[in-house]
Amino acid sequence: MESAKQVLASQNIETPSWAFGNSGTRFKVFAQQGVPRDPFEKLADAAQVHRFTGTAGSVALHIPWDKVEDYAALAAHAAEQGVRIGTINSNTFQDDDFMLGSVCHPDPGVRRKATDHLLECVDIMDATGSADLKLWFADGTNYPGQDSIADRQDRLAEVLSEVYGRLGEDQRLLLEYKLFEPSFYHTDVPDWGTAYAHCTELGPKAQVVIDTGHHAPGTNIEFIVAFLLRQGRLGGFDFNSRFYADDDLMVGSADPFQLFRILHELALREAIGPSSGIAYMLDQCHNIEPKIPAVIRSVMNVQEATAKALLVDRAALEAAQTSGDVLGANAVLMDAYNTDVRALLSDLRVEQGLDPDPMAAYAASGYADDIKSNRQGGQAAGWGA
Ligand code: AOS
Ligand code: ZN
Ligand code: ZN
Repeated sequence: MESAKQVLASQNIETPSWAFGNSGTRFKVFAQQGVPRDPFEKLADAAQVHRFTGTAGSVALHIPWDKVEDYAALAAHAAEQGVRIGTINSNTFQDDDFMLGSVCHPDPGVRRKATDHLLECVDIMDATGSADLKLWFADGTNYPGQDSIADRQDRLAEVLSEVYGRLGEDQRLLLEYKLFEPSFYHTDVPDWGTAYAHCTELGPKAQVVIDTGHHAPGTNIEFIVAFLLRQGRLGGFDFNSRFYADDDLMVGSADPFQLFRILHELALREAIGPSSGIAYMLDQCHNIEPKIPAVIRSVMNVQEATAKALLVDRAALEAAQTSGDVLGANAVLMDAYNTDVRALLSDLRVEQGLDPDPMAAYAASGYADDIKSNRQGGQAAGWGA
């Protein structure tokens, strides 16, 4: 229990700036009261999550949704709020020029425009002190024959190589894959194998990001985690839950057992704390639920799954595995999963000087009422904009 607490105390779960803005689906973006009007207010909201959980110390930005004149000032504002700017997410999917793709587009001029945006994101990282550039490409085609799949891979490799060359010594390129959407016939980075192959070609500063909502139904995500960890190519996660496709619901809400299984692979290899180099990020949209409490709940869900994973009796597991005790090995895992870790986490929070119940403490803080009365005309997160 004590060593589990130590690891939990070192865990950082990065929140996404866009989770605090208005969001929705292609059908409707619902405006909630009190949402941030600019990136500074998004950071203030993210800081509330950290204030009550003690484990959400960094915030991912999205460019251009979080475009500001002075990024150093934004980073200073984050520090004043008690958080720091984490991963910089690029956007090569909302410009009219990118209708047929961005980095894989057949026109070199469009590829240049996309590449320049990615290079600008690295400039922003220099100003904010961010270590990670996260790339997700909407590139792909809708119809067979629309473009050459193989040529598009060459174009992708060329752009990635230019961006990789621009990275500083301590900066990384995190490549995210996604099975489909918005492209419906083929996607240029559809799976971990494609992302892994490009990262291997690029060099050690290129790593794969697993977004838990980006797979075919039934995919064994923990296998991908174990494989990439073994290869030293797991850069991080975009955590969220899905029932159908890329639903971006709160992590741990649809399948807490899957989340536990993923964290078990990480805990086995001592890959939870910051020294592992694995970025534990949330990538979620809170379309109908209040945003700050939803992010607090999500952070708590990751903590609970982590705590359970840390409680797996590894010696007993190994003994059962070595002796071929199928049911015994499975029982060791299930014992940990079925443990109620809420008291352990409450104790940890008290030891950290926090309220044992982050949800109740946030509700009692009055912050939600303040932002409702002080902010009018909050921003859309970018989705459906
Ligand atoms: C898109 O489906 C991906 O999950 C991206 O990681 C992300 O949602 C987007 O880049 C938001 O910035
Ligand atoms: Zn994502
Ligand atoms: Zn996604």
